[in-house]
Amino acid sequence: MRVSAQAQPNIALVKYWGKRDGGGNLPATGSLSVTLESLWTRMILQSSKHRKDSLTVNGVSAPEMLPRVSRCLDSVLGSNRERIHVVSDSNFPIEAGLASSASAFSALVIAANRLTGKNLSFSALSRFAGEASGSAARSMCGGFVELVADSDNVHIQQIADAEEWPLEVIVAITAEGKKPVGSGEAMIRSAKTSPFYSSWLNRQDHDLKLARTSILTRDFEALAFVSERNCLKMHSVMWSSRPPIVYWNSGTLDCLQTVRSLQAKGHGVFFTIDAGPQVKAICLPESRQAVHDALVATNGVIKAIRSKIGPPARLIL
Ligand code: 2P0
Repeated sequence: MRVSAQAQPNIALVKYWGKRDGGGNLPATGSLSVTLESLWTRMILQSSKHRKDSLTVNGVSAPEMLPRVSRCLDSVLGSNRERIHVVSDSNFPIEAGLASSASAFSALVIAANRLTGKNLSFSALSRFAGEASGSAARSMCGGFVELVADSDNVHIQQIADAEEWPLEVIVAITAEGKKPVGSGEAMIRSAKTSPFYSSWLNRQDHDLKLARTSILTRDFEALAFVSERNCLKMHSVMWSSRPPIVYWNSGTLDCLQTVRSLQAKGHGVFFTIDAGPQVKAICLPESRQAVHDALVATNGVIKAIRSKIGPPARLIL
């Protein structure tokens, strides 16, 4: 039996940066993202006669990533399951701040559910994806997606789909290597050491409300304002952690200046940056070419990837 699924990474406009106390991998607050179209992870799951699961990532055996994948398979299928060979391929750099764990684990739960005919609900699968990687739950949906954090659980809801507000995203890659510290470890460090951490958490509901309203009213200026502010607040929490967590490089800063000069020329564009040095510029369709060309010409940019807003995690042939 062989099953394939594909999912796209998402980029957060209101960020997840902090886990809930009490173990597990529940986020401390809600978050809000857009799912990308042109970046993808494809997962092939195949029943195996071996005694252990196995994992190949982009053509190379990846035993160091296997425990997390096996745990996710256990959560979907139960621990008394057959062993599975997992093949994961992505068309973008992984572990580099481009949310590869979001596309990987959302595709994994969709494929695992099909492999054994479990037919679990969307909310159960989203929960399992989110337990494996907090941001993965958001890639279960396409378009503009909110992860709503209730007092005892989280759930996913789509705010608008890609057709309802067809914004575009240019991803400026400024380094392709693995990030210096993983997101999970970095979040825990921020919670323990940043003097700004509690005020960061306390203002998240406010930013979520602003972002949600700006999407529902298609207010690009308002979405730009809250997204840039939320991104800079998250990085302020990271920078004020001990030791500091600095994912940016000089290309990151140059990209921010490029976005500011595009804004000064009247283009509808704003930036966001995640746990890595890449800059994501979200723009109106009519500014796509100008934003792409300006970012490609920016010092430190290795390449710029264009994307529309994408679809949900799904089975593929
Ligand atoms: C986000 N990030 O909202 C934020 C912004 C990075 C910066 O979610 O520990 O790989 O697996 O739950 O989902 C990246 O963290 O973290 C992330 P875990 P994940 O997209």
